[in-house]
Amino acid sequence: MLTFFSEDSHLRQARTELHDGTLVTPFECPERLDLVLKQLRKSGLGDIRASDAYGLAPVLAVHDKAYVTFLANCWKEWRVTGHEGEAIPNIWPARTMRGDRIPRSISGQLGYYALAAETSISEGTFEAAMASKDAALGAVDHTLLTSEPSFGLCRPPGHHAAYDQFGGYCFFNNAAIAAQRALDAGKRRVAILDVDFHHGNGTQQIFYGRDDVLFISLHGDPDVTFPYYLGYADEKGEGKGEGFNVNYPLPPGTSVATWMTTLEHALAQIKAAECECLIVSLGVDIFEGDPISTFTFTSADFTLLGERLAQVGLPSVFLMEGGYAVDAIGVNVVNVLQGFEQALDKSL
Ligand code: OKP
Ligand code: ZN
Repeated sequence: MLTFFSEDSHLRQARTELHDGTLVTPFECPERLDLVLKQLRKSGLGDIRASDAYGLAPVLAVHDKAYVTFLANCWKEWRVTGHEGEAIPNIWPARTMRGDRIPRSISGQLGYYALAAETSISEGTFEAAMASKDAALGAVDHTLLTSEPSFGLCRPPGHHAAYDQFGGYCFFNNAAIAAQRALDAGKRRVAILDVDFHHGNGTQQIFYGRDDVLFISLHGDPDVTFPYYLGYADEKGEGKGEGFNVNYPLPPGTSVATWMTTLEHALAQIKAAECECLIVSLGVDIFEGDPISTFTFTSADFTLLGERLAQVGLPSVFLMEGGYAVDAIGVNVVNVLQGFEQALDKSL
């Protein structure tokens, strides 16, 4: 299986994350990339290719233009207006205020375009977000061309990024960008299966009214877990999108057996919807050792997950999302991809 990746994904080197009331070094760090790359090389899974630069057109197919312009200019504007630290919002158009007015001030814009405060914007953030979606596009293009599976080593992750909002370490929604690319290339319906511990609120929001993308997510129950305000089981899509959004919120400590049984329901729905391509939002923060999550996967369980996904029998694209147990991230990701490959070989 080929991996697509851009070195510029290293350019996000944020120093501050608001966590438990203090500023800490972000969990979503550049070392994550290096450890996945190291394990990919060691595993002999397949070549690692530098992805092409696709520019902004595929981003603007799913994101708001003014939002993208904000991301492109934010860091510079923040600095020239005299701010010391990284750009972090501290006020939002909350329910009792106006949401129809985008302020001129960068502080006002930050709150308008942010959905959470843990994620700073810093030097290189926009460039890394561009690199991340390029990895996703390289991967999906390869799979569209060959029907072979591929892996987009995306960083920063994407599934929390909505039409015009960033947060949860995400800026561009890589899975949504890739899904739109597959549709534009002629696929009639694409499934996005989100296995990250956190609900993919951004992906859900982007496709909520559409029937050409089936979004299915297994995640920690938002009643007790980030992102709290989306990801409940009663969110099923709207208009012609009704029935094409499926959430499986699961309690803290959910066993692998329960998780895998839930996956069976998800895969049956992907089959029933006659999807022509599978995009996996691959967060490995369902690992038992993850510092900010509460599921219980062992490294060996990730191999079983990969094997099961291969049996779906669709052209498949894996895109990196979360995973913060940095020492294990390489093994966990590679186990999914190798499990997938091995099961494919067996089925030939
Ligand atoms: C991004 B992805 C820890 C609380 C959670 C944000 C989590 C973002 C996860 N400080 N804050 O889905 O892995
Ligand atoms: Zn996550």
